[in-house]
Amino acid sequence: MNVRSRIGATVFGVAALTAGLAAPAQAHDDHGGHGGHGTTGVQVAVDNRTTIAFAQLGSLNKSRAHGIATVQVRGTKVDVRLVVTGLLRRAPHAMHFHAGAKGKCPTGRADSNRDGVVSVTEGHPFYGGVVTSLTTSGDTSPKSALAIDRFPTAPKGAVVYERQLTVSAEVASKIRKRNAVLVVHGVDSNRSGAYDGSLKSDLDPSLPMEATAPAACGTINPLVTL
Ligand SMILES: [Cu+2]
Repeated sequence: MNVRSRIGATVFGVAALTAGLAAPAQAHDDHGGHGGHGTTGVQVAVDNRTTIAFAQLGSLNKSRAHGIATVQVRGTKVDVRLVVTGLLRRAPHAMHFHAGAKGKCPTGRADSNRDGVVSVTEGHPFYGGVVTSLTTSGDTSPKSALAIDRFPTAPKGAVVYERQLTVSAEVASKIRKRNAVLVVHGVDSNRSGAYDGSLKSDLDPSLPMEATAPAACGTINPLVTL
């Protein structure tokens, strides 16, 4: 066990103790998460400490995309700062927190139907379902997972994103427990300069697979809780 995981075990031990003391009225359930993929519906008490976390995003589906993010959680407020480069230019890139599975990114071996692409669904056993949509405006719940008009469009192949979101206590808890994963979608597998190709998206058959397939992925690693 390394130093970070030992610190993590201590912090989560305290969280487990204090969770039982908070009144249920403190739990917010008006934002995101509940009823969506990767949630259990169990009431989780709000933890008002600040957790600072980061994610290093590596490429998936041979996308050449990579980046870095910082995620700061206080109560149910989450400040996200994200830079990703190497994305398909001038195309919308859906971005989410996924959670509720292993807190990991899939490898190429997750392509269980061997069509050459790790689809969003094939990644679910690793990163879980969408719990938060990193939209540029408006709703950030899983309902906006494919709100393609409210995601960044990477004019130069880069997304620079900064937003404060409100999440459910459950989602905040999953971030603190290293169960959440940041996923940026949209690849150009055939290097055509657009989302196209014969494969259809597993999420919405009216879209090409390229539009929704994961391009970059990173576990959100809590560094410190203050
Ligand atoms: Cu996603």
